[in-house]
Amino acid sequence: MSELSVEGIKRGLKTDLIGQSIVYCSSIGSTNQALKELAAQGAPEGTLVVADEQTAGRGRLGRKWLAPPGTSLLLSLLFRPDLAPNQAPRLTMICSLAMADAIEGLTGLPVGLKWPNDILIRGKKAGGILTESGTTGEHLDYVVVGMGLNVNLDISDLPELRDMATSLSQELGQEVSRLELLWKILEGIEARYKSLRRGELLHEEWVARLINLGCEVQVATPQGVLAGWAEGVGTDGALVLRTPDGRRERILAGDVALQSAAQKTQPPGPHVREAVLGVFESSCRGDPLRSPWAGARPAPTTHFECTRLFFWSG
Ligand code: BT5
Repeated sequence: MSELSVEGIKRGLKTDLIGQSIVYCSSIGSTNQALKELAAQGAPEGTLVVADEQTAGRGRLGRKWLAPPGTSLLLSLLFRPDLAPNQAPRLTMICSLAMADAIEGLTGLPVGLKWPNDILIRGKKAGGILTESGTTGEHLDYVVVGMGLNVNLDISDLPELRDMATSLSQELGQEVSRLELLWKILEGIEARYKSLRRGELLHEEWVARLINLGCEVQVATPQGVLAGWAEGVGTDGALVLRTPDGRRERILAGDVALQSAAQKTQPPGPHVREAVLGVFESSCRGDPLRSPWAGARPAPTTHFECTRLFFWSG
């Protein structure tokens, strides 16, 4: 039996918002997709969807997230923050910081973050975050943050990722409790979310964790590839890129490749032009599932379990 059950998660979770409603599925298409559908039906802030297996796990931009059953943490959290839509990346920020802290605290492994959403251990990807939001006009209805973390994963089971991915057990030489990690991650997220709600930006903590600042990088954005120096990150989570001709670009979504990892050079050029290039991935689609929250005020501590298929009953 999986260590990840609603009862098991509840037993040791010291939060009062995050994870107070839990949906556990042994197998599901995508925890993000399921939670977006629940969000559209009024699921409460802090709702957690967690699974042992995803049959259609998603990365950003239509990419796949791979995880053999029972090896990983695969979870999504629902936020209903009082933020503008373009500030939603702050949720990615707090979740990745909490993941990094939890991993380091429990395993002692060194964790770096690669803008915008990668969890790295010794230069290899151990986890990733997919943040999706639902908006009405200029109003952010909800943000779903999906987190995938390779915990007890033998990377040789995913040969296509062998050169770029790793797992906690691979790096540590022993298995790690997914349940304990989950508790620590959720507690770390709650603490930071409360800080965010008090107006704290956590910008310094984020900057300190990012491995690609000060480096020469190439950033693939929806508008094309930009090269330059990763000069900093804004409080909204945007990457500030200084191009070789001295312009300063603000990028909200993209993929970063380091051109030379150890390089920390000063970029040339005095003048600055700001441009928001990225558009935050945003969607609110899908056939509504019948959920316990549909059409009613949600109960603050509702817990559901389901088995192979994502299926709601009353
Ligand atoms: C991400 O996308 O890194 C976001 C991954 C988010 C996954 C979670 S799991 C729970 C929740 N529900 C979902 O459906 N998704 C979220 P991106 O930056 O686009 O990276 C995707 C790329 O990472 C893939 O194209 C692969 O190259 C690589 N990849 C896939 N599976 C991986 C794994 N297990 N470990 C490391 N790299 C992986």
